Amino acid sequence: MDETRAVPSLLDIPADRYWPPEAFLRDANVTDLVASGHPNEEWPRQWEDAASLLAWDDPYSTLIDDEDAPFYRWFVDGTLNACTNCIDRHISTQKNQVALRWEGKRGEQRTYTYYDLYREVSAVAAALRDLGVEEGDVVTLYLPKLPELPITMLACARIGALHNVVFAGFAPDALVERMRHIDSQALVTCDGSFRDEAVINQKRKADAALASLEKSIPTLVVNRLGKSHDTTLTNDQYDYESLVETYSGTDVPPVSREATDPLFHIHTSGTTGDPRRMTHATGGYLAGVAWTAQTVFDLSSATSLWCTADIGWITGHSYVVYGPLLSGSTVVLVEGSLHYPDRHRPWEVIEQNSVEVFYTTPGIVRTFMKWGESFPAAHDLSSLRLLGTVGEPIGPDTWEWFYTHVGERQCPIVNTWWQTETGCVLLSPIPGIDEMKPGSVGKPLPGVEIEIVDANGQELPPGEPGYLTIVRPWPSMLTPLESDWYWVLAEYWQTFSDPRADSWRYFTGDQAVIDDDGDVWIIGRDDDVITIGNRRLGTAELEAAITTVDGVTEAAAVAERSGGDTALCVFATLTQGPQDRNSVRKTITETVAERIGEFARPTAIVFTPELPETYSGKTMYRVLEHVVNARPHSDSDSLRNPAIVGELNTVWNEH
Ligand code: 6R9
Repeated sequence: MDETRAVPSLLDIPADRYWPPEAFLRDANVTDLVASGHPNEEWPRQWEDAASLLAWDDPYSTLIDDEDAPFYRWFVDGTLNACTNCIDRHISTQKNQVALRWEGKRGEQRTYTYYDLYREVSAVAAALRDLGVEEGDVVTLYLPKLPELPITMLACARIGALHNVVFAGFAPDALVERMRHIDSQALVTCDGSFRDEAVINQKRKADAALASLEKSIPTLVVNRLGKSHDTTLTNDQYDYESLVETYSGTDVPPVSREATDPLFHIHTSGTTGDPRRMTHATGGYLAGVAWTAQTVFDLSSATSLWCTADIGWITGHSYVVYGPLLSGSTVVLVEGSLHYPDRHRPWEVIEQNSVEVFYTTPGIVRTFMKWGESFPAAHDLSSLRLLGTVGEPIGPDTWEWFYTHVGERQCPIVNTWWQTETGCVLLSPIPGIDEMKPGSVGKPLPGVEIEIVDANGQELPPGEPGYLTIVRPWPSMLTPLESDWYWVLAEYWQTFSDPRADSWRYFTGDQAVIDDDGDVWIIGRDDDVITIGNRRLGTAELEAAITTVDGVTEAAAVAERSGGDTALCVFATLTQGPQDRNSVRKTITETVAERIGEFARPTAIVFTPELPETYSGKTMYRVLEHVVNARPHSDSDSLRNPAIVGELNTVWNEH
């Protein structure tokens, strides 16, 4: 038995509670699960309801097949096409409705109706097929936030090819590694992109990657920089626009796929930081995403949603592309940074596009806080109905700020917990039903069963922090290729399962605690939890405490280890304006001592302009740990801001 005791300080302070605002309830999709047509069935029958949101070519004969558990197969014998579900089936009812509205970095705007999408997706599908892409092949998409990215994803889906989206910001080596992993048969990229005033040469990075691949593969190149920009295309490279013109009007019948056939690959970083290939199956993934789009994000036809996530992150796959389009909604896609040309941009996007659902990360909300409330206050944000956050714990103060200054206390906030592996949201308040507590991720959605367990896998009572596990399978769960079964078993299933009893429990890698109402509070990634003395400290609770200090916007705590001792080190970012750093340090120390305990007094507090972040906005604790323990850092690949590593070393060495 693990002797380590955690500090349930997350629950020591009584949480505020908010009921869904009246304004939201008037039009909410789901205010009563049964009355809204969500059958009140036992697991796994609830999930039939999710499947019923899709258009099937052939119905499934078996809801769930557990023959190879934990590699479950959902909706066996059912066939469908993802592109038909996202586009074709909306054509008869809402052909001219806007499916996608794109805001370019330079003030450009492009609008695609569902019919426009249908036409362009068909043309790209025809082009890919003629370039030799076949059902089951993998196409790598290395594009920034351009309409061509969702379009090529859907074009792949139409012909039964798998897409593999790689962050446009990754370096050539990272791209090659990911392409090799999945034996990519084609690549789609662009000439370049704009970053604020700068021009990024994307094609050069793609070419460098292609040069180190063992074989030549056809490459489509989207022109983003304009005609005046010279891009040389070699033998196997094709101008996207010319291909779309050539194949315009071609009818490409969608390929009917087995529900259990893979829809796409996406890479995630495992505990070691190496990229890991994740796979999602067509039927289960789409069912989970469609159901949560409707229930958690309240999407229906014509709802306008802006999700700030990059499409290369699972959040972009599920809630920029598939969820909204399955629901017939309007997706707002915004290129470039939120501060360019100035800090009014996010609020202008919401105002000008009448955005109703705004989904972002706690890190971005903290940036908005740092800029100040005068920016949102200068705009009419009354179109907003629902706000959401994802990716990391949100501190109660950040939640309150978002609720008050963006939602004007009229919009529920869904703090959604999920993972690349889970495919869709699994824990979240249902916005028309559940009470919200700032900082909590609410309850498991209907059909999702979790347990918080100790190191021996024994279920813990409310109030006791432990490992977050998922007890029953869910449709959009990870469906690894057979060649990945071995490591997937070791990484996610073995820790808390009893294979001999055929009893399987998925380990999320997170620690969490449930309160007496059944609401879940995420403590942090298990690897990032710090043990001091015999106490286990969650990064979330520490950071929530530290960011209550005036002048502090972000904080990350890591352990410095020497001999058997562990010391707590805090990296923090400050709001703009003059700050007496010593006095902020003192207040941080006092706040931690008071809210968490004397034992948790930080031994070092250093200030940095930014924290190291992944492309999806998560703090990379591993980088900070390497800095404080003077270890070289090797995987800056996945950092959004790699230049910060040098800066962190400097501020650390000078403290
Ligand atoms: C969708 C996504 C998954 C990890 C997950 C957890 C953290 C996600 C969270 C959250 C606290 C939330 N996480 N949502 N932590 N509150 N609402 O983020 O996928 O990139 O695979 O990361 O992110 O630690 O295990 P992914």
